[in-house]
Amino acid sequence: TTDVVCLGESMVTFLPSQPGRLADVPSFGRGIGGAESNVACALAAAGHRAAWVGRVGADGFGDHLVETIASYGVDTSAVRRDPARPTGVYFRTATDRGTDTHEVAYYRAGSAASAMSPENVPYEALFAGRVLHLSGITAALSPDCLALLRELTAPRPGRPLVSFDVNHRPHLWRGCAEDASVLLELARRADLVFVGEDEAEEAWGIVGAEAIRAALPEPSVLVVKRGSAGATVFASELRPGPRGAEAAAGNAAPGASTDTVSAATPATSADTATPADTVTPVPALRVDVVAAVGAGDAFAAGFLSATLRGLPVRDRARHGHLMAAAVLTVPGDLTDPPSRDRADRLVALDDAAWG
Ligand code: KDG
Repeated sequence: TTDVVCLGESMVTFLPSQPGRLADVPSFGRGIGGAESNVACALAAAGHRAAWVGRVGADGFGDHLVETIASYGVDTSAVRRDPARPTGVYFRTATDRGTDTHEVAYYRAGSAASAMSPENVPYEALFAGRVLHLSGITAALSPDCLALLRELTAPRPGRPLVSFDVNHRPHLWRGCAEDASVLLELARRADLVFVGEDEAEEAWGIVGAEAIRAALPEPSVLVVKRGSAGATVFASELRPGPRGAEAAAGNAAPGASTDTVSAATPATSADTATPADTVTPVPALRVDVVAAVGAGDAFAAGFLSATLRGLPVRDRARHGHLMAAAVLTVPGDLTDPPSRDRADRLVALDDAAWG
């Protein structure tokens, strides 16, 4: 069986040949982007069976996306081609040094992916994995795409573990009938949620990890990312309930994770929203950032990979940080992750190495 199925829009990405304003960039190099296919590529590169489900145009860019994503070892057999709509593309600028203030110019309105809807996706393929990974980007693409996310996150018997990266993209919400508050509604229906502290503040006006957990008590695992400061993982995996899908994702070793969590967890507060929560702050690696784009996807892939392997909570976040660190040091969205052996050895280094 497939480990993780990822659904979302992928785009051909144009990276500038030199830093500067978009208006001044003389030429661009071609890459690929798309938060969810980035996760699928990183998972496949890390040795998992990953699939990407999306919709692209019946055009050369669609061919390029499907071929490139497949070349990572990702199953693309359920990708749909739309003869009437183009594949989305986007352009990026770069700054001299690795700040994240680059410009992004999307050409994706009316794209093939924006026509995904509850009526035209391959449900069998979407529900075939142990995990279904989704992101808030899809919610902003069109009302049909939002309806699709509502459908895919609805509770249903036998649902795979639903992983949801909030991925708030403010540009995309301009002009939409809905606003980013729907991302909170969707996140509450997932089992595993990734959200940046900054995006929770920007999208929902919620400040701080504890307040985010209070607003999002349902997911059995909530990862609040704090950039270079690391991540805080709230986990209540033992909680029974209709979701209860962690076991299906290979995480049936709660004893192991609880031990490690308590060893690494200074704060388990009775004030947090869920009394059963363990709260695990996990510092990130310090790296010289070239471009931050794609780092969140790499983090999600590392965390999911370690979750599928039944690793303790702290190590899931460390695997996330490690994959993110690799992507932070390249201009594009994707890079080869360290081998599993090497990643395991780095994750096992003592706390001093992990800051
Ligand atoms: O996470 C990286 C993505 O943001 C990038 O690849 C483009 O999917 C993208 C988006 O919608 O912003």
